[in-house]
Order: sequence, then C-alpha cells, then structure tokens
Amino acid sequence: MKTALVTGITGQDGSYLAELLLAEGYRVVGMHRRSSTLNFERIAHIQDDVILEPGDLLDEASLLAVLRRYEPEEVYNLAAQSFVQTSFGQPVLTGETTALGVTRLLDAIRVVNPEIRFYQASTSEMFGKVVETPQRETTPFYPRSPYGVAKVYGHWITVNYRESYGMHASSGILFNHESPRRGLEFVTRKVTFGVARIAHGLAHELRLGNLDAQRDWGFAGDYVRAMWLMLQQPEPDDYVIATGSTHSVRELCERAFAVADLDWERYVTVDERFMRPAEVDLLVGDASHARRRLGWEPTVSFDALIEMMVRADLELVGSTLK
Ligand code: NDP
Ligand code: GDR
Repeated sequence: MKTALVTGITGQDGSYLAELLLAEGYRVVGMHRRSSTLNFERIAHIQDDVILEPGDLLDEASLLAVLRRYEPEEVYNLAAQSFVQTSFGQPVLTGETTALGVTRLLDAIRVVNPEIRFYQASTSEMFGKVVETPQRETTPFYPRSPYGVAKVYGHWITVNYRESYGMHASSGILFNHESPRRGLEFVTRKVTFGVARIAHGLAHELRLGNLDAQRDWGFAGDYVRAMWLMLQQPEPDDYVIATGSTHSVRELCERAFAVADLDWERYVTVDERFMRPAEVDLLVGDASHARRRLGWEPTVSFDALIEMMVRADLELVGSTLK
C-alpha cells in the first residue's frame, strides 16, 4: 500500500484529493494546522479513513517529523494562504506560507528522502496580466497580487529542486476550480450561497466587486485527478489544467440566479470594497499538454457546475430553516 501525504487536507482540494487517493488504495496522511476549533467539515465523511497529523508550512520541524514518521511515497502540497484579496492585506504572511512554505517542504523532502514524488499547487494567477491567450505552460508569468507573486516563487523553487537534485517534482498550473465545498469568500460560492439565501428569503441583495473579470472555471473533483496523474508519470513535468472556456462574473451571476428562477439584476450591487488594487482581467487555459500526456479531460461544464453549486446551497440553506 502506497502512502500519500496531503498538506491542506482541510481545504476544498484536499478533501477531493483525499477521497480519490483512498479510492486508489492509498494510506492517506493529511497535515492540518492546529486551531482552537476543529475545521474538519469538508473531510468529516472520511475522517476515520485518513490519518490526521498536525503540522504547519511555517514550521520546518513539523514537516520533517511527519515525513519521517509516515515515509510517504508521494507528497501533494495543497496548503497555502489561497485567497487573493487577503494577500493584499497580509502580503508577508502570504509569502511565508505560499512561497517559502514550498521551500520548507521541498527541503524537508530532500533531507528525508529525495525519491518522494512531489506535487506543487501552482495557479493561473501566475499569468496575471494578459500576455497571450489561451495561457499555456510557455506563457510568461506576470502576477498581479502578492498571492500570485508568492505562487511564482513556489513554482520556480519546484522547478529548481527538480533540476538541482533530480527530484520527481511536478507543478500543476490549475485554473479556477470550484465545487459545493468551495470557501464562501470565493466569487462562485459567494454567488451561489447568496442566491440560496435570497431564494429562501434570508437576504435581499448580493454585494460584489468587478463583474467584468473573466475566469476559466472547472470542477474541483476533475482537477484533483490531474494532480494524481502527474505523479504517476515516469518523468516530472509542469501542466496547465483548465477547461478552455471562459465566463465573466456577470455571466456567473446570470446563470446562478436563473437556476433559482431569479433575475440577477434585481439583487446584485457593485461594492468598491470587493475591488482589488490590481486585477487579473482574463484567464482561459490551454490544457492540451495534459490531454496528450495524462489523458486528462474536464467532465463538468460551466453551466452544470453552477447548477450543482446552487442546488447544493439551496439545500444547505434550506436545511438550516427546518
Ligand atoms: P483552500 O483555501 O480551500 O485550502 C487551503 C488549505 O491550506 C487549508 O487546508 C488550510 O488550512 C491550509 N493552510 C493554510 N495555511 C497553512 C499553513 N501555514 N500550514 C499548513 N496548512 C495551511 O484552497 P483550495 O483547496 O481551493 O486550493 C488548494 C491549493 O491549490 C492552494 O495552494 C491554492 O492556492 C491552489 N490553487 C487553487 C485553485 C482553485 O481554484 N481552488 C487554483 C489553483 C491553485 P485551514 O483549513 O486550517 O485554513
Ligand atoms: P481568484 O478567485 O482571485 O481567481 O483566485 P475569486 O473567486 O476570489 O475571484 C475571481 C474573480 O471574481 C472577481 N470578483 C470577486 N471575487 C470575490 N472573491 N468576491 C467578490 O465579491 C467578487 N466580485 C468580483 C475577482 O475580482 C476576481 O477577478 C482563485 C483562488 O482559488 C486562488 O487560490 C487560485 O489560485 C485561483 O483562483 C486560480
């Protein structure tokens, strides 16, 4: 039985990846940070099937300890301060976790066992300002937030450990991916949860920022499969993972409100507080390298994704009223 270590197991992707690894027969070790209240909500259904081990990307000793204790064959580094807006308010913390955290983990792997296969959660936010579309592995990076800058560092340190020490270290440049488990602060979930609250009479408006931003939104369940496939290849590499189609926040609103038979224009208000000091205007990815090498394809369309999220939130909000 192979052992996989997943950092960020309490997050959206960590929960889907843990499910997939369990289905593939792995012993799954999930690293989580200590907090005064447990936040195992997303993994409650598999909590007894995984090993949960405290640790923090800010603390090198905890990383060495978990690697020595469980001797994983594969490490998936999903932990990060992942919210772009917060990275403007907490740029140093974001750098410590999202950038230097990657070096701490890679270096712990180099010391404990450089044969361990490593996945780094890179992002389309590294492309930032539009240089070319669709964005692919060779598109130059031009990040537009402290988060994007930190992820560029994480990406290049992964490439550097691969080239310097021959490590099987791969980087998945994943475009936005969503699900009913998405954090409430990200725009898709903010909208679908907002629609559910309005539909149930608990709210009367939804305040958003830039409605013109365009994103290539896919389903998180599809994207974690790509992470796993990368580590099953004989050679490490970098891969763009995306659907290849893009939609604006305005279109997201239209679609989400329509699922609940509501007219979005009656409820959505633009609020300056949700605008960013620098914005990423347009993301659309070309995943043909992943399609060819990994045989990876997305299975959930934008419309189906938004409908899945609205329906889940209608049920969730409804259940609190019973
Ligand atoms: P989430 O924000 O849902 O999860 C982030 C995880 O990181 C949580 O488990 C969080 O723990 C953990 N974490 C944060 N700081 C630390 C730390 N200092 N030490 C240990 N763990 C920490 O993100 P997603 O699941 O959406 O994303 C997973 C990864 O993929 C992230 O690195 C993100 O930047 C990246 N990414 C995400 C994309 C997306 O569209 N979802 C696209 C491209 C990349 P806690 O629960 O305690 O907060
Ligand atoms: P993003 O996701 O920044 O792309 O990062 P987010 O959902 O936060 O924003 C997407 C776009 O929507 C615009 N927007 C708003 N965003 C939020 N959060 N709240 C609002 O009210 C709002 N109104 C408009 C934003 O300006 C932006 O243009 C996500 C994260 O998961 C990262 O960790 C990951 O790396 C990238 O996706 C790919």
